[in-house]
Amino acid sequence: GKEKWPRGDEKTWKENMRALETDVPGISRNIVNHVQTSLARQAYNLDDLGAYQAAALSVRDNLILNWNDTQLQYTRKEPKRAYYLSLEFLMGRALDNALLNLDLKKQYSESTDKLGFNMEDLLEQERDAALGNGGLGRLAACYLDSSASMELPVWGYGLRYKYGIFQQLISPEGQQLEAPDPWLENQNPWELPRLDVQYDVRFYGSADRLNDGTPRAVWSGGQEVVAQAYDVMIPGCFTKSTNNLRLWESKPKRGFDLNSFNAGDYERAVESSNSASAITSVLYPNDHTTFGKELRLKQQYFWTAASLADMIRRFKNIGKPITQFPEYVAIQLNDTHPTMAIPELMRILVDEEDVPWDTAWQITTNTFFYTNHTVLPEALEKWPVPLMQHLLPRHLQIIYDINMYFLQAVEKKFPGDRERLARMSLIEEGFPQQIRMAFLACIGSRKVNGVAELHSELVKTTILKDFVEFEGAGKFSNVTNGITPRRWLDQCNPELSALISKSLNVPKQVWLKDLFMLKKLLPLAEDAAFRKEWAEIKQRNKERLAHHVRTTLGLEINTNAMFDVQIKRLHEYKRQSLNILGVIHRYLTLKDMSAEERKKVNPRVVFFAAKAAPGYWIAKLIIRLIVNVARILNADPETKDYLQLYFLPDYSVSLAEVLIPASDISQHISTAGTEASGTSNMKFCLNGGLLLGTVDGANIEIGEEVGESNVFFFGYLTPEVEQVRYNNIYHPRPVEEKSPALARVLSVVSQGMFGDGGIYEPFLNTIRQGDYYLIADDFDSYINALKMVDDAYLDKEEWIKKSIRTACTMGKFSSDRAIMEYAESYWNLEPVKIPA
Ligand code: OAK
Repeated sequence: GKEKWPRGDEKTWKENMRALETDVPGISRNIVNHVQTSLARQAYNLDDLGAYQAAALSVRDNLILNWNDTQLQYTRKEPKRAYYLSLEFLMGRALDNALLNLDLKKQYSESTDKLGFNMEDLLEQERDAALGNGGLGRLAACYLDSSASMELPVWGYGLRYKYGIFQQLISPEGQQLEAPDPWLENQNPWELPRLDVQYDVRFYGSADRLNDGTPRAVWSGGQEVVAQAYDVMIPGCFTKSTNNLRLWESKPKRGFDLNSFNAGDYERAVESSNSASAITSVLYPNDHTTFGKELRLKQQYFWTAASLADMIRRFKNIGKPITQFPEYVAIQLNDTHPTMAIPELMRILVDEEDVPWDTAWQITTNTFFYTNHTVLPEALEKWPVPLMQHLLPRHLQIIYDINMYFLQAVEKKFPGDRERLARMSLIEEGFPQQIRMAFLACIGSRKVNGVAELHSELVKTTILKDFVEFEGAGKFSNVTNGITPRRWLDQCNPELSALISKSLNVPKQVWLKDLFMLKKLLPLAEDAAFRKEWAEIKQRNKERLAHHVRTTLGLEINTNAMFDVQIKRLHEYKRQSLNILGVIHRYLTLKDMSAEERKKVNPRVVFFAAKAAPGYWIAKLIIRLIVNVARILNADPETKDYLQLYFLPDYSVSLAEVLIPASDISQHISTAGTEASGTSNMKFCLNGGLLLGTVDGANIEIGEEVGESNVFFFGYLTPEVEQVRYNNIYHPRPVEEKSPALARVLSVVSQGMFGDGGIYEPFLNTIRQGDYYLIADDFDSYINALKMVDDAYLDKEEWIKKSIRTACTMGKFSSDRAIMEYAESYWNLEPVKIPA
């Protein structure tokens, strides 16, 4: 329709509206402008950091213009929108990604060259936005990239932690130490504070039911905190579409508490301001464990309440009745962390919008979608009832009411089955009683999914079995995870990307958004010239990694060796332990050999990088072992040419971008049935690294795509694990019997070959007793798989063929495919074209 010009002289406005700066002179003008005004610096006192900031601000200008056009289009067209609620977004650096997605890489390096700066150096100035722990947070980041690239109206909602995941230091003894990550210290050019977007969020107080024949209640008193929005622009790849990641910061409602201030209690006044700011001060560094801390529940509620208030305000602007909410809004819950959004939406509908309970429940259950990311029992969130009662009294009432109606329905379907009722209740009996968040997320959602085929089956047959029986299997399905090929191929491996474009004879603008096209390169595995180029790129990526390690750690790496990489959070279920024990076994085998025999051995360099949760001491002990084994091995003149070992500290997205393209083989060796999907497995394979893994998570689907002859699988299978565990407890066999090779390894560790053997006993005992993760049971099978890898590597040409076949069959694992599955089968979203 024809819109009236809102204010002032239309011509003056329009003449002065800026357009994108996309040519080199325009870019240079914009950068210099930012140097002069935004930074108040000049050519003669500009360093790399300043130049990075100015370049980033100039890129941001372009992003904002695209963002404005995109959001205007969303407002005009009123499409259904999806919101991705995640407590973690592990974004990494933004500049290189923005330049790629805007297709301005060339122009920017030309411009910075002219201004006397090298783009590569400027990129290194940026700190990672590390607002996540691992897989779940990085997946959220990949999904934002794909949503924008697929032109879908999707926003992310999260928290703006002042401190991201801790920085990891390793003491000389091999102890992990944690330091804060003050990532906002140098200012963050990628965020936009929205001073006009603020909501009050209440905690504590009391909830009084009206008892007027409605389900309404009034929640009052307690303490209010302000949620302040910061927006991060998410550019789509080769499209104008630019979405939003809205992060909330907590602030005190008034600078300080006037009452205490007037009473002369200045300290208390400041304290109350501190307690408000504390909510978003730090990311919890635990992965796959829950601690039931009040501050964590505060984070969860603060974030879901602010996000829902924002969505409802936006929905109300289009003037539709509230019953149509699910036709305009889909909310994806990234694990159970945002589950409080379910009772919060019920509260808003029932208490504030005066919607009848059943209607409110229908709106709610048509709006939410729940993704489960783990079946490990220690990761399943439960909140103590007394804590909920204290912090969120009205929500506890609502949860009780949801539970009451739910159990009535279960009782109706399975009359008299009291055990079933106890199993399915949202409230777990015990001291204290606890609220089972996965059950609440499940019954409050339209659909529930796991993140790989096997994992989705396990969700249905283990943790949510009763719910499948009650609600029918149709509600439960699978969306296999994916990764963005922009960051995880083009950005981290530009040479391979260029070779692919050249060989496909198609610009990357096309195949990076249609990754199945890589299949067309399969025949080139038989082309010797292509193989040579392929192998040379891998070699240069190995040298790039060696250079990185030399300049950052001062270590010299043998780039003629096979690079064997395991990088992920340190967790017993991921079994870095199996890997390090295998390394020790290899070392002992080398020591047994004569010098002549050794010369026939394939040199190997093993890399680890992993953070352990600060309170997870067995995990920290495993790091300590790795570091101390490395110290001995790398100094042993007999073996160091054949086996080197490195623990690279402070694993991050940016470090992954250097490690992944350099890998010949990577390890994904979780006990079968424990790794929901894994996503780095996909990244390594897309970069032509081969996969050594267990039959678990997405490894299985990778094997299907690549063909079993191109991957190395080992170990017990998921259906066997339960029985093996049972036997380990009730019919234990000594390690000597299960694996003499492992018994020898354990004994040299405990005898002190790697320093003070005694300190490793608690770790060694986890294997000797119970062996929950099947280390001893899988060890021989693992060693055998490593031998197959060695043998395969001897035939270099065949290895390169495997590498090509692996990379070129990764089409399925693009996060574009995954996000389209969510958009089509879950959210019912249509792409929105943004006019030029
Ligand atoms: C973290 C905290 C609680 C629950 C799950 C996680 C998590 O990171 N899970 C991981 O999610 C990834 C993305 O779906 C999967 O690839 C990993 O297998 C899974 O462990």
